[in-house]
Amino acid sequence: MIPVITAFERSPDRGQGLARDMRVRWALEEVGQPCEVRLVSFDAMKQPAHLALHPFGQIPTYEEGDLVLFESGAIVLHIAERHPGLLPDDANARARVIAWMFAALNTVEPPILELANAKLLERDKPWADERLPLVEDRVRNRLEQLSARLGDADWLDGAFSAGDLMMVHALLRLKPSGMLDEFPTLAAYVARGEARPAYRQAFKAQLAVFKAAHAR
Ligand SMILES: N[C@@H](CCC(=O)N[C@@H](CS)C(=O)NCC(=O)O)C(=O)O
Repeated sequence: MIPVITAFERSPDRGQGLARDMRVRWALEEVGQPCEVRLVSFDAMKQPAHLALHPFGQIPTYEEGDLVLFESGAIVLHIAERHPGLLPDDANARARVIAWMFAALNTVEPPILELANAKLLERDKPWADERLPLVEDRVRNRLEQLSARLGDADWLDGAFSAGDLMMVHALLRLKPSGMLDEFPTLAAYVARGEARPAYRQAFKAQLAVFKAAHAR
């Protein structure tokens, strides 16, 4: 059965691959599962038809027969559980990879999003200049810890996994800030993720939507 996912009709990320349908596209490419993509406008995302799929009116969603999922982490985990390639067979290794998925979403991504919000949405606030360095330090702290754990390894726990997919995508949002380059180990880790054929294919597909929307 071909799953259907939703993605932005017009992504606000200027074709950088940051919208979270990218994680789902990438996971599907890694396991060789084709999908259909239904594009939704910001307006449509807040209408009852989409809210029935996603309680918070966001993308991505994932439909496969009777199953409807939201939350990129849950969707990627579902894909990884149904297809070989993104989770190890050994039960303990599998649990550790799932822990890395949670770490990407719960521990590493939040300060990165906070930084993006501080730069994009809070710059005109009277307290913005005071707050920004604090937020940057919180990101740096996580990057230092992650970099120390990754060390010389290519991936977080053995072979490339769903944990790396989620972590690389969370880190990608930092690229324009230059902060990733302060941590060469992590910059190389992200570059390894981006170099994967499945990532490139997913990026190309998402970018094609962005280009088509902006050509109109
Ligand atoms: N935790 C959710 C976050 C989903 C999310 O923030 N989606 C963004 C696009 S990347 C969105 O739909 N933003 C529009 C909105 O919130 O109105 C996930 O990982 O799927």
